[in-house]
Amino acid sequence: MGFIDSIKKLFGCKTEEKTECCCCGTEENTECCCSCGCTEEKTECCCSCGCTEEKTECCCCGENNEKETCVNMANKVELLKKLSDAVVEMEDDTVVEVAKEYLGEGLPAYGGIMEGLVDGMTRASKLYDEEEYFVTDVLLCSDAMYSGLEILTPHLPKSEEGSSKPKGVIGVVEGDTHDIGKNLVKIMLETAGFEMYDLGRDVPLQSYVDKAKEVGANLVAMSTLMTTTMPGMQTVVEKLKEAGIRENVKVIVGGGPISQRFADQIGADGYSDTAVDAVKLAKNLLGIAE
Ligand code: B12
Repeated sequence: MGFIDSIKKLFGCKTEEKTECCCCGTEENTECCCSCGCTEEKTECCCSCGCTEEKTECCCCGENNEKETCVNMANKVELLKKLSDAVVEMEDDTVVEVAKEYLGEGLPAYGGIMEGLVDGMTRASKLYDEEEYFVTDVLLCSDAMYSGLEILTPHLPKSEEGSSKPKGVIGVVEGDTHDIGKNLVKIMLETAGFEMYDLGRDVPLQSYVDKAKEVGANLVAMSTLMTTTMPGMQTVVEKLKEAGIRENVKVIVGGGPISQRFADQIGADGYSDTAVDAVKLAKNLLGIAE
């Protein structure tokens, strides 16, 4: 950055009135962009002082107490990366330490899980696919992820306690023991206010139906990561019909080899490829407001 730009950066925002938030785009914000409370990460300069730098912190800071918010922004990016890296590097202790530091900064647990821990787990899975990691490495990564979840999950915002929570049955279909993704989907649905009944992994197909009937479930969520066990999902849909409760429940499916096309083929109600989208999907299907 040149001298003139540095001067602009230093003084420009202090005097300028802004007409829209630089982080979230909210219009008619005449204050510094940091004061609107948005937490979105920025990738480019927000101010109109003319600088073109890519930024990870708000360029409007420097006045009043906004500085703290701006520092948080930069810290957030750094801490998320540290969380993700520590999962990839299988460092349980570091994950715990960084997760605590992350919360100590007042940053949201939800982001820490999805953009930190899950990001690290996704990277670890890729390294396995690229034959850089052995299965044992991926398992150690998942241990590190779970250590972080223990710290962050209690800090997830609880949805408002209603008189009747929607009920969901979740499990990994028979023949499959991959349950890391299913566990994340369960945590996210619970956080969103669902009462989840977790059948675990390698779940006998009839158990989904029996449990759904027993608890009067509104949702049946099935996970699998193996192509060989995918047909089990269709069997469950058929069993729900045979039991006469298909109309009472929404069926959602997910996991590595699952796609929207497959979900349509087997007569499921929906599919998503992440735990976060699973919540949106379930709420949409059940007509629950976001
Ligand atoms: C870790 C791992 C294992 C661990 C599992 C530990 C555990 N407790 O889960 C262990 C070592 C036990 C294992 C065993 C096996 N594995 Co394995 N494993 C993996 C690996 C490396 C990572 C999976 C993972 O956890 N990813 C991270 C999570 C977070 O991602 P995810 O599960 O996809 O979940 C996300 C989404 O899919 C979605 N989601 C998940 N579930 C659901 C459900 C719903 C309803 C919704 C809406 C969304 C959703 O949300 C999640 C979060 O965002 C994958 C490779 C890969 N790249 O995926 C192979 C992989 C899945 N394994 C594979 C195989 C073949 C096996 C074994 C058969 C190996 C063997 N020969 O023994 C055994 C299976 C034994 C059995 N019967 O179950 C194959 C499957 C191939 C296939 N297409 O069928 C893979 C793809 C590796 C490969 N490329 O060959 N494995």
